[in-house]
Amino acid sequence: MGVLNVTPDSFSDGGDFFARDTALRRAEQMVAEGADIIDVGGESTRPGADAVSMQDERRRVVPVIEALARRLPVPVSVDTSKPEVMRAAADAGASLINDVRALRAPGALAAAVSLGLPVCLMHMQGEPRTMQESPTYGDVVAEVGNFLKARIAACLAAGLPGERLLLDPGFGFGKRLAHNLALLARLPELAEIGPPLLVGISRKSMLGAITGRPVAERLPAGLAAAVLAARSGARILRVHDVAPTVDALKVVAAVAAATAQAPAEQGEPG
Ligand code: 7PJ
Repeated sequence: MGVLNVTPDSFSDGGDFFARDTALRRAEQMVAEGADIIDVGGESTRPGADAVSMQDERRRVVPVIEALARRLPVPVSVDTSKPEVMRAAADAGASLINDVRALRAPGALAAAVSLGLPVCLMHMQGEPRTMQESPTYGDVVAEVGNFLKARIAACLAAGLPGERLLLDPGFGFGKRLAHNLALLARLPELAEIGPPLLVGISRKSMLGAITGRPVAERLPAGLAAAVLAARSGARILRVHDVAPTVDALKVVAAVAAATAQAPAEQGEPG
């Protein structure tokens, strides 16, 4: 899953032709590099970020999703928590809802049910503006798992079938480094819940905390994290750097295939 931010700090401004054209070219590049999904987000959910109005968010993402859904050979997902934006994005051709609030906003669950689209349910403790101030857990893996199970139950009760769900532990969303590391180390426990896991670690501050590197220099660390996540059962990786991640995942897949192969079939040179 390639990340396409259409927040004002990432593009000139939402809605105008320059922003749309830039977004389209960036998305086409990510698809050429091997992205299977393009995730379009118009709400900055970085730590400390202010909330954005529904109108602004819709104005940013809808024209981009419309252009992408018409021209890309892969599904377009919308990174939003707002039911009005979900509906407008679906009308514009989005085929996956990626919600960092796991359909907890008023009306979001009902919107997702009526749209009939698959949904990624992500765990977040608190809200982006304040979530990194004092994240607290007993057993972070158990608590994230219990939260995700409760959200699955809420979805099932509302008529959203389990086959339409993806789960995400929400790396960096109300979590300290130790919490993020525990979640990555014990990712297989979350994979056992059932729905496919989506994981986003690309360029995040946990990589900076481990390596001491600024955002622009976190690719090697992000590839290591992507490989570890894939080996632990993650099925979708949300990343900014598609081509290097695809290469890293090809190595993971090749080793996985060799692990499954019978010894008699070995012997190709290389
Ligand atoms: C995530 C996301 C993530 C899902 C963002 C960033 C922050 N959606 N949206 N999972 N992160 N599902 O990319 O640094 O980890 S925005």
